[in-house]
Amino acid sequence: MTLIEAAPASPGTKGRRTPRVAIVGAGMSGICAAAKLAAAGVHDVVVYEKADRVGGTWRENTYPGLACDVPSRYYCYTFAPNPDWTHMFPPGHEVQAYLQKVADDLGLRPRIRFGAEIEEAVWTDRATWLVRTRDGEAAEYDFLISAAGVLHHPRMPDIEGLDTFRGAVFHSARWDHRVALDGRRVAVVGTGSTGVQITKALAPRCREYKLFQRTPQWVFPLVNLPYRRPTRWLLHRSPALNRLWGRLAYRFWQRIFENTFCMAVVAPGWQRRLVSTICRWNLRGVRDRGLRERLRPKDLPMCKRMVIAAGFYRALRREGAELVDQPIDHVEPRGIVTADGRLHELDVIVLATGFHAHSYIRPVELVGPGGLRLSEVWQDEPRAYRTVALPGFPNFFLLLGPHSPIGNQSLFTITETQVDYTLRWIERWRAGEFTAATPRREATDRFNAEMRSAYPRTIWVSGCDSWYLGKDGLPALWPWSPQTHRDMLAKLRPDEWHLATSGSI
Ligand code: N01
Repeated sequence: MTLIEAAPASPGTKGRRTPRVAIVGAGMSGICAAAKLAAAGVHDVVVYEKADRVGGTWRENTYPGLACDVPSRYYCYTFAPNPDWTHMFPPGHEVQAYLQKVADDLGLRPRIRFGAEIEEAVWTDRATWLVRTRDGEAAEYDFLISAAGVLHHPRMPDIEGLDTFRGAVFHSARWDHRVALDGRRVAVVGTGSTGVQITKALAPRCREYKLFQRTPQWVFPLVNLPYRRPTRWLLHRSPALNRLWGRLAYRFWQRIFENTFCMAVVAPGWQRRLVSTICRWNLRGVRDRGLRERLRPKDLPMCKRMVIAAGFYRALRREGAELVDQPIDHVEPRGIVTADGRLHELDVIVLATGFHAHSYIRPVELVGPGGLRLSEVWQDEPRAYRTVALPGFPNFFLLLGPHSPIGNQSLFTITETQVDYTLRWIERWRAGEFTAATPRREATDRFNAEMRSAYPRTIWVSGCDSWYLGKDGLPALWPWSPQTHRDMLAKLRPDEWHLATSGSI
C-alpha cells in the first residue's frame, strides 16, 4: 500500500490552516466542488475519478438522441457561462464537452486522479479520513466530499431468458457503438426520458423499431431553438456580454423551472393544473385514437419524473415503428415474447430501464468514529441532514445526496448551493473553530420527520411507481421549493451539530 500526500494539515496564509480535501467523483458536482475550493484558495485537493475522463453521467451516457431536457443556459455553472451552446436544449455531447472545458479552463485536471476508485474511507483518531483506493493507495484528508452522483448504477431488468438472446443486448448507459443499428430490427425496453429520446433518434433509422412500454408516461412538449452562429460568435468575442447574457438567461430559466415544474410537484395549485393541461393537450395531437389511448398514462403528470421531449409521438407513427404495450413474458434466442404469446424477432435489444438511484456514494464503505458503517446506517433508506451531511460521519459532505431537490430541474444549481454550504464549514475549520463536525442525530431526525409530514402534498405519492420512491414507498426527494433548500443551507446552524475543538469527535 502506498501512502500519498499524508503530510499533516499545515498553517496556511495568515495563520489559517490548510485543509486537505478528497472529492469522490469528477462529474458535475465534483468539478463544481474542486472549482469553488480553488476559488476559495483551497488547493490541497484530490478528486478521485474511477473513469479516465471527467463528466460522470454525461460521460457514461452516449446513446443516440441523448439530449438535455433542461435549458442549456440554466444547465451550467453560474461561474462558467458557456458561449458554445448550439441549442436551447443541448445535445448530450455538448454537456460533456462543457464539463471537460470547465475542468481544463479552471486548471482542475492536475487535481484529478483518473482510474482511481475509492474502496473505503475510515475516520482516524487524528480527526482525518484515511481514504483507500481499490489499487491499495491510501491518503489522509481533513474533509471528504461525496460527488458520486445519482444515476450511475444501471438497473438491469429481471427478464427471463435475456441471456439467451443471440443478438446484441445492452443497457442505455452502456451503449455498444460497435453494434450496427441502421436497417435492423431494434427493440427498446422502457419509456422514461431515456427510452423516449432514443425512440425519436432510432425509429427513423431502423427497419423495425419496437418500443416496449410497461407504463405510459406523460410527455411535456419541447420546442428546441438553435443558437445561431452569429450569436455564438458575439458571445465569444465579448466575455462581458457572455457573462451578462448568461446571468440573465440563467435567472429567466431558473424562475420558469422553479416556479412551474418544481412547485407543481410539491403542492397542488395552478402550476400542477397548467402542466397537466399541457401534457394532455400534447397527447391529443396523436390522431390515431387507439394509439393515443395506449399512450395515455393512468397516473398524474409529474408523478414520475416528467418526460420533456419533442417528436416522440411522431416517431412512433413512422412506418416500421411500433408501440408494444403487452407485458414482456420472456426472451428467447430470436427475440422478445410478450404475454399474448407473440414473438417479436429482433437483432438488438436496448434496455432503457433506468438506474439504482439511491446508492449515492455506495459501494464505497465509510467507517466513522466507533466503527459506524455507512452500509449499515443506510441499510433501510439513505437519510441525511438537510441533504448534505450525516450524523456519525464527521467532516463528510454530500453533493446531490439523499432528498436533494432533483427532478425536472438543473442539478447544477443544487450542487452549487451544497458546495457553498460545505465551503462555509471548511472556512470555519480553516479559522481553527473546530477539528471535527457532524450533525446531531436529533436534528437529522427532526428534519426527516418534517419532510415526511410534507410528502402528502407532493405529487409523487399520488399513485405511481418511480425511482423517486424509496424502499419504504416514501419519496426520496425534496418536498419543498428549491428556494427553501437554499434558505435552509444559507446558515450553518452550529447548534444542530457536534463540534470537537481539538482531536477527534
Ligand atoms: O429511466 P426511468 P430513464 N420491463 O427509471 C421501464 C435522467 N435523464 O433512464 O415505469 C419493462 O425513468 C420502466 O417502466 P415502469 C432523468 O432524471 C435525464 O429513462 O417502471 N419495462 C420505465 O419506463 C430520468 O428520470 C435526461 O413501469 C421496464 C423505464 O424502464 C432518469 O435519467 C435524459 C422494466 C425506466 O425509466 C432515468 O431515466 C435522460 C422491465 N423489467 C434521462 N424495468 C435529461 O435530459 C424498467 N422498465 C437531463
